[in-house]
Amino acid sequence: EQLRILLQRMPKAELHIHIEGSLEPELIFELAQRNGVKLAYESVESLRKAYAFDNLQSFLDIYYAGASVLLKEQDFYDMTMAYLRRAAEDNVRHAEIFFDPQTHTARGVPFQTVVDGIWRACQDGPISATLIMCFLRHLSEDDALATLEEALPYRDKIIGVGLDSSEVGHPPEKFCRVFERCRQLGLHLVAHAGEEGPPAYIETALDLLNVERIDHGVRCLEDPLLTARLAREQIALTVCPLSNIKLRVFGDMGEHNLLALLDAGLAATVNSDDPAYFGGYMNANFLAAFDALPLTAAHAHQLARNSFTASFLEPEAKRAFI
Ligand code: ES4
Ligand code: ZN
Repeated sequence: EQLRILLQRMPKAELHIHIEGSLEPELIFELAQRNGVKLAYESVESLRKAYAFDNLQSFLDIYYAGASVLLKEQDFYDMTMAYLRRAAEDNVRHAEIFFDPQTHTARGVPFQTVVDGIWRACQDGPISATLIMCFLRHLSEDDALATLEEALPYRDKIIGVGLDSSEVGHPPEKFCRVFERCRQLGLHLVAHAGEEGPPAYIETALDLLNVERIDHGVRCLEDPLLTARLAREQIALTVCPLSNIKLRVFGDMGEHNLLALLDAGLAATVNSDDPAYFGGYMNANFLAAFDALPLTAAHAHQLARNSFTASFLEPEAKRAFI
């Protein structure tokens, strides 16, 4: 009970949240109505029932369908503001928010509509928030390069870039050129790796893309040399416990390797990934992991500290939180 209160109340940063994955069925229906978009589901309940997936691809199919109701700047604003308010309730003090512009520009929504809506909510919201633009790895590198060109007028609204969507078959090296361009632009770099993909993808994300953090990365423990390197270099892993269970990366939470990652000296953090789809926001992720694993108050403090240390906040802002 004491530990639950600590987990809920401790200040924390969220470093792995796809804003489109925070879209709750209720808001999807509200936006569909507002925009005259026809949904394949007739009620909030039937949509929520469709949130049954057993791997990354079956989840992504539903996630992209949900995002189809986002058309106007106000829609992106409302989605982002709902997330920021919910995160604040969990004592999240700072969030580094992923967004997927290609999911929207491919449907004819202007890049500006997407960024302006999300960014304006970050200005108005109750917590500190910054934006990381993700490239969809199932699309081509040329598509990612074109998206980067579109983002250049909004360079000051974006602190970094990431790589998400279907991992297996789309290794990091597919995006060498676009990540090198982003590095030259002074953007922070992250990538999803080692979720469904092999530990080798973690290594190539580090060596060929020069990323500063690994999103997920839980499969690193399959490679002892890689594990030792991640510990030595203190490369942060943004771990998402409920996501890993829903997408069957682990059989159940008792089999999750979060404690093993911390025991190996890795800079692991806890995050919600796609909270509307995976059954919970930040505190639900902390509570589920701590309920199932012999994690202690010391681990809780370590995870909270790691989240600020691994953030892209300026050093002074970081120190204020730690
Ligand atoms: C994602 Cl869990 C996950 N993995 C890869 N790409 C994603 N986009 C949204 N959620
Ligand atoms: Zn993710």
